[in-house]
Amino acid sequence: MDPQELKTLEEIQQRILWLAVRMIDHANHDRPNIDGLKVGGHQASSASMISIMTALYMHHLGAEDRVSVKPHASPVFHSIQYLLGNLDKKYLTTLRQAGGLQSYPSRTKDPDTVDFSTGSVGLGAAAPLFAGVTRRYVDAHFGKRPESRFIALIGDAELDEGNIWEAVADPATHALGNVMWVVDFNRQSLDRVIPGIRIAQWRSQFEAAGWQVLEVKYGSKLKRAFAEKGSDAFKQWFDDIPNEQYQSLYAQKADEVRARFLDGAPSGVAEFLKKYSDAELFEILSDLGGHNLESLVETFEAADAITDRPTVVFAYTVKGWGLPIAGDPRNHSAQISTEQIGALRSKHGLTPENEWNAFALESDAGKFCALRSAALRRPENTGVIDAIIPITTNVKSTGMTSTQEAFGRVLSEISRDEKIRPYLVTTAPDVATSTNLGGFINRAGVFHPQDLRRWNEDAVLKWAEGPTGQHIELGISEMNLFMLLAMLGLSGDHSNQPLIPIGTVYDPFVLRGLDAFIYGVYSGSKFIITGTPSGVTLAPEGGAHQSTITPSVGMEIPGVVLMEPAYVQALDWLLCDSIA
Ligand SMILES: Cc1ncc(C[n+]2csc(CCOP(=O)(O)OP(=O)(O)O)c2C)c(N)n1
Repeated sequence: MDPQELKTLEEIQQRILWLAVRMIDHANHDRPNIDGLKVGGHQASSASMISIMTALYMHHLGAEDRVSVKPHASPVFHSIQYLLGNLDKKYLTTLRQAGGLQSYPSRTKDPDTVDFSTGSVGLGAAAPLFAGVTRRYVDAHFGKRPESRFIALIGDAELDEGNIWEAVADPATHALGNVMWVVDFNRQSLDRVIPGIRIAQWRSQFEAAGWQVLEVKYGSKLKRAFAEKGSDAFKQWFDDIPNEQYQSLYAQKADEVRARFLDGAPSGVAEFLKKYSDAELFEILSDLGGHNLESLVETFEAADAITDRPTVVFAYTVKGWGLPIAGDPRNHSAQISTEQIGALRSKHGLTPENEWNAFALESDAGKFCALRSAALRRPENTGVIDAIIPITTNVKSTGMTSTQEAFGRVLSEISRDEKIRPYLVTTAPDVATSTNLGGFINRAGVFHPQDLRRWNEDAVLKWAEGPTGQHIELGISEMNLFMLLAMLGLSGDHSNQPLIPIGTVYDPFVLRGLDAFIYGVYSGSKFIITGTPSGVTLAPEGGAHQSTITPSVGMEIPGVVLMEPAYVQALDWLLCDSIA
């Protein structure tokens, strides 16, 4: 990287750190608090993301890229948007206030443009992956869009969430070369230091699912030390030391760090480290790659170079980087004191009068931010659904039938309309046939990036798979179902082409994907979910397959319209209406 650019980026990232930390401090200590309720905020979790997000927003990203930001880095995101000129200064003092900046990035409530809402950990990782699935689908059906990278910035403890592994494992998400996850590997969660060395296990899980795994582990001081003669034992021990022990170094006094680091170290390490003073040693040991802008950019470029599979980058960071609470085991919700804020302000060369300022326009950093702002400006979306939706398909029905049966027939009827059909896309978690999507699938086919040979000559279900197919089949994961529906329903925004997504699920198993359902609705996504059967029209399925509380779930979620058809004609009207 050009040394001048690096210098400017260093200056910018320091300002981002300051703004993010001060924003939280202000919300808790300066803003009048009439009810005395805790406001909260996460300075340490924000600090560990500073370099990753600086490298991305201030260097690597392009206008078409879409990024999901881990919940607790919301202050970092808004600080960046402010420096880029996309957020008015008045919002900096509104964090966690009604009508102000949301605690966690929100598509629907934040004043600046958020690509993916986050908050419920794990979902923010899966969302860009399914947005990538959606883009692959849109490109295949509506023509190739300008390249986008779909990026998730996630906390390491998020990898404990099962929905992440359901998403990674599903064949529908395979081979998406434009997806990158960056794990803020600060080795701390809310309660604790993540035990053991989990990264080896996670690496093999990702690799088994066909992902490229990269690490940004060492900063330049560590790299220099490893380049010294006789450093092998030191490097080995640095890689092997348990998380808990490494993390405890941050709580040691300067003259105790060495002994703590050497506890359990093999022979040769102590000898090699003798040449460094105590202060130098701590500088080296705490110099992790996730705070080295050049290493981060190089790694993001290496991720881009592999185009046939997703990449996960483990960026080693320090929770609380640059703050007095760095590495503290109890720093998750900790906030630095007013005195420490004062010291930090002075360290950044700011005063209470100018502390909220962006860079002066004529300064190097100001000019740089203006250039980045222009580079990240997105064109308006223009895609539309150009079709007239009928109010009824006049589907014929005599005698008694299940709503499940009727649903399949009505959908088939709707899809006969050549103006509407291109926009329809269905998905199901291995229940497509039993929820009666078969008729639609026979007509529209199953989506796969390549034409696949059909080995089954079944005349009833023509499961033809290829790029023109309009049904996306998932394995049995209702979380994946709702996450895919959520992203299909945002395709107008993410991929400049709105779709009409329809998912099917056995009604009681809506609860299995409920969090992703709520997530999609909160994100402003529009989709239809058909939980079959409605009411007790399939009573013989027994208790395990009857909806007991799903109707109330539908009624309770803000933004969801619940319909419980009892007649074929009602279902016909309601499905047409919900598409419209
Ligand atoms: C589904 C869900 N469960 C629990 C929480 C509460 N929570 C918020 S952050 C967090 C720990 C996250 O740790 P990590 O992902 O490592 O992020 P860090 O803050 O350390 O950067 C927890 C348990 C949540 N937001 N969502």
